[in-house]
Amino acid sequence: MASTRTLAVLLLGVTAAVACAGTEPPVPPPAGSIWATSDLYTYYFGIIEVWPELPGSAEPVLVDNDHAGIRISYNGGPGDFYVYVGPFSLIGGVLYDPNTAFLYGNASTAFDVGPGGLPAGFEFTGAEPNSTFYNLEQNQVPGMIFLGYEAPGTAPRLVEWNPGDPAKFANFDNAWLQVDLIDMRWAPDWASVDQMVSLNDPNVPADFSLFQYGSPPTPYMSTFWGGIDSDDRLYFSSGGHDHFNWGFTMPGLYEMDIQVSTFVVPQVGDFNCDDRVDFADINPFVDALTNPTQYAQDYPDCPLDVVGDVNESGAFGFDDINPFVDLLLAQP
Ligand SMILES: [Ca+2]
Ligand SMILES: [Ca+2]
Repeated sequence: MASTRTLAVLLLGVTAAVACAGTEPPVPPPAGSIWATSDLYTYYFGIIEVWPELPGSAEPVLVDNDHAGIRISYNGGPGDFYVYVGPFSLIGGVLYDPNTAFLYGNASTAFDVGPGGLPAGFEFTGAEPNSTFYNLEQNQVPGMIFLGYEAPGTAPRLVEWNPGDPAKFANFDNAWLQVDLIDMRWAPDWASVDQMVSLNDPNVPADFSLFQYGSPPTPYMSTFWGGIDSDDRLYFSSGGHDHFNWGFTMPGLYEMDIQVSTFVVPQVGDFNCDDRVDFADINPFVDALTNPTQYAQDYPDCPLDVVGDVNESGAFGFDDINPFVDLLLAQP
């Protein structure tokens, strides 16, 4: 009994951890679609402080005083993530891998918060009275980075859906990309970068917020409010480009982990319906062929008539084996 109980507790713990990660679909899936989630990507911010090196580069690019974007195009599978720097057209710019460039808030992003604190409506920033608040402005300000999100291109398998969240202007059908803040870590400077701490910890003095101006302003992410959870979420239009305020309460080095999810039409050969065709599909494929009951139990939302019919004969069967093997071997 004791071991069963322990296992149940462990499983509950796993379920809770997944729920905290915030990538669960918010509504029942549109018919025939699956919930697809990208890999986890980390973006690097330097507020006054500078990253002398990054995991992907011994000489990282400092992105300052530019029109820049966090690129999150979702073309299936792990995603298409970059730091974009360049003109508004979204073409003709330069793309950097997220771990080779850092987004820099220079001294002009510093704002003196007076004794009365920020105006009403900005409490989600966590900015204290008589402190300095660092804001990468939503509107273009000469001498300061001008940072947005962008997702050029539209993946043909995207499905329109409605997040049902009017507070975040996402209560209508659209090819939404759900951007979740999974974690954000901070160190005051390079000397302490090995001991980065999560902004989910209320004892950590640094906070981050993503918001847009308005009456009142709209917070999309706030580590000050409730730590990091499923409220720290932005719904972004696939194909879109928009700018935001990126607020920080402390100078230092920040790592931002994000993940993008959406509903897509499943693809042929994706037997476990994780939006990737790879070796992880072999065992589900074998189950589908030899033990369809088990397969239906394991993947209740995975339409076998769609993912399984590799040779386009109209049904799934033994004649899909060789085409599936060819498909697997053809993957990059
Ligand atoms: Ca939060
Ligand atoms: Ca798969």
